[in-house]
Amino acid sequence: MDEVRKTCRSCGSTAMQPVLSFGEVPLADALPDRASVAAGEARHALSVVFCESCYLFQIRETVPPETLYGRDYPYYSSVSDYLLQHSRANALSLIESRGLGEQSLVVELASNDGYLLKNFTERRIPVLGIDPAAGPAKVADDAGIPTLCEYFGIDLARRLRSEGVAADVIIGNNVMGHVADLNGFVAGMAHLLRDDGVVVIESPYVRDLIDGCEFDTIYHEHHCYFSVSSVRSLFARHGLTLSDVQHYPIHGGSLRYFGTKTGAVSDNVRRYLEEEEAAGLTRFDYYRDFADRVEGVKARLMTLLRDLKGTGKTIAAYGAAAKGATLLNVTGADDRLIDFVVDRSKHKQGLFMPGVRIPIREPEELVSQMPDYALILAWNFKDEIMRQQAEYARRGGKWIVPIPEPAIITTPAVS
Ligand code: JHZ
Repeated sequence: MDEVRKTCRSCGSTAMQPVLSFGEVPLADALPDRASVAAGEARHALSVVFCESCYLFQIRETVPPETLYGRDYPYYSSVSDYLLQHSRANALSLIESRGLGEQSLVVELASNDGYLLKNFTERRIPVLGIDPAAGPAKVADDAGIPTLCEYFGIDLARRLRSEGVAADVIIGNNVMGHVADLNGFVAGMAHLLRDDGVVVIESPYVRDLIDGCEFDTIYHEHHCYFSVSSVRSLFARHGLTLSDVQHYPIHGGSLRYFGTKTGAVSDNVRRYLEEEEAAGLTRFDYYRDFADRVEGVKARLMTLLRDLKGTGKTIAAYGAAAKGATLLNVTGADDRLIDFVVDRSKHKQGLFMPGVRIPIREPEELVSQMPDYALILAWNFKDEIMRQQAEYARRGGKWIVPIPEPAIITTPAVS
């Protein structure tokens, strides 16, 4: 049974304003096989609220983590070259700036298949990965990256500390928003961190989500959508100072937050706080018209797809992303409009997009089947995808991006 929260996930306030409801949708990463599609899939309510007290944008519903990250969790980070480059640059800059070496310990929360930690182990820097998803955790462990297949929180942090483990660097990319017990997670990081250590957290930026109408990134795995204002008070509650923040384009726009126990705050943090205040991120008004804007994008996308279909065009999609599952379910673009989805991940091929009965196939099918149009569901990697699939476009295939505004596009950005 899903829990429906009446209080803020961070500060516990009841001052939560409703922003948007998607009704009931399937879990975005629960990709069914043919038998499960036929049997019908479970749906879960999904709605978003804004906390007027600590400014955290969040969903109300909590699906039990064992349901979200059970044995068949299909997300493997190493599928995107861009993500690998981005992560490597992060690791190299931490090694340099923190002077990490054989005496250090880097802990990663949600270490997945070891995509990031391998950059440290290659340089003989000790690491510990922690990830509850058994499939990706096993891939990492098999590759020589010590990985605990467990949920991280204050309990595990206490246990590790009692065993003498203390981290110089704790990294958490796309995980702080995923945990149901947000305070237990941040308390755990503070507990496991050495006094002179640093916590480095990456998470999609709520300002990019709202301004870019990235509504498809809202799904049950993502409980929270952070801003600098909301993270500052969350960290402070657990004795961490938000000491720096950096913006990156990945995943539609993300912030990297640096937390320390020392108390120094960069000008960058002050600038972000001022800008968020000036732009209105700390007031409900900023979020008030989001639901209407989402309706507009949904309607224009469906008009585009139906018009194409109506003139006899065939449409496929690229990227069996969790955000893709959300987009298809929230718009109602199902197997009557889209023939198949292609994805590079072997863990997804042969399964179906949840709720919409669309089969997932190998990327090669794009060129062998030559649908007239391909909707890029993983629009955050659109340039990488379009470059890889240049042959599809050369033969006359056309790309559609759904976000921030549905459009037919032709040229990838130059890298
Ligand atoms: P991708 C994931 O969300 C999972 P998703 C998670 N919920 C999260 O928080 C966010 O990331 C941040 C495929 N692909 O990563 C791989 C190709 O086939 O945008 C993926 O299935 N060929 C933890 O799932 C999908 O597209 C390619 O060349 O919304 C991308 O999914 C590339 C680049 C990707 O995020």
